[in-house]
Amino acid sequence: MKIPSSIWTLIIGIVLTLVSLWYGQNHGLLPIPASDEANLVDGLFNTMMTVSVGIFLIVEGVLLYCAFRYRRRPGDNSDGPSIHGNIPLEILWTAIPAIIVVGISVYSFDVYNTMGGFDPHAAHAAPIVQDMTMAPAPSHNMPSIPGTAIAATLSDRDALASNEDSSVIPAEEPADVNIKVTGLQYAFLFNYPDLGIFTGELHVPIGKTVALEMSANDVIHAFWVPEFRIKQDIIPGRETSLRFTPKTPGDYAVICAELCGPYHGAMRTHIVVEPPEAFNNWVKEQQIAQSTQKAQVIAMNPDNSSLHQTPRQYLAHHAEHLGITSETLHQLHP
Ligand SMILES: [Cu+2]
Repeated sequence: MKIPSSIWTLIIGIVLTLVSLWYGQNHGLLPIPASDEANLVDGLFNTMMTVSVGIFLIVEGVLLYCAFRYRRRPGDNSDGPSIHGNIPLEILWTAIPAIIVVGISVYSFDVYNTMGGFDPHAAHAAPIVQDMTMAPAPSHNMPSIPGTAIAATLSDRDALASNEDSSVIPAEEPADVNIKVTGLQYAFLFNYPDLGIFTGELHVPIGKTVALEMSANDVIHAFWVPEFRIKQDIIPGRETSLRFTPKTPGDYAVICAELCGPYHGAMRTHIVVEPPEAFNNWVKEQQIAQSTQKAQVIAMNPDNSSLHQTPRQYLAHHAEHLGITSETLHQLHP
């Protein structure tokens, strides 16, 4: 029995589709997805991978088939028929890629928009609104009462959420954890202004939204966490922001992804994703450590007059030759 070519085409089409769909989900090329945003990016990547594998198999398959089927036979010096142009075919092979490209564009714009890419100032605007509506939230005083800071910010958020008839509700929900990131050659500095913590290593609680406001002191850096599928330039003289919701506990690398000088390769740190209780414990430890450190130094050097300066004056003296400006110091130790 001879199988008609239309049946063959159908069978090959089904097999190609199944293989492409399977490979698009099982390529194993990406690190584990550790944030909610990672699933959006992976969906886009897997779709592009599925389409690409399908096109690759069709193109290479047709190429190999033709090279074999129409190979030159011994003693045959004739040439094939000379074909000049085929309008319907050209329309078809222009239309198909055009539809694919437009589809992927719309999909990728949607992912970027969902991740907040088109509204980088939303995260920035939210805390300002919060300050206007919540007068008793002096963030600078929080650190002296360890453990109350998170509770206070969360109750503020509830107050904001219940205040629904107000016209100053931000377009985007304020984040649960706000962090100021400073990029400098060759380190990331993290300041949790609501919690009074200054650190070189990020800790974030699972399932809470985290907003980063980032600026650079010297050259362009970039904040990249491959497991979160987020990457954003950090630019001198300009604030950039990122938002994400960590979901998988673990210790991931934060990598500078913008060549920023001879030691760029060493500019990396960690982000620890942990359950909220562990995060709260870490916050308390940091707050105690950072408040006792200074007390201890003063206790051990009671006669040193420099210790009676404000922390900023004290630090400025030491930071001068490190290229750290008073601006950074202000961020680090407001
Ligand atoms: Cu860098």
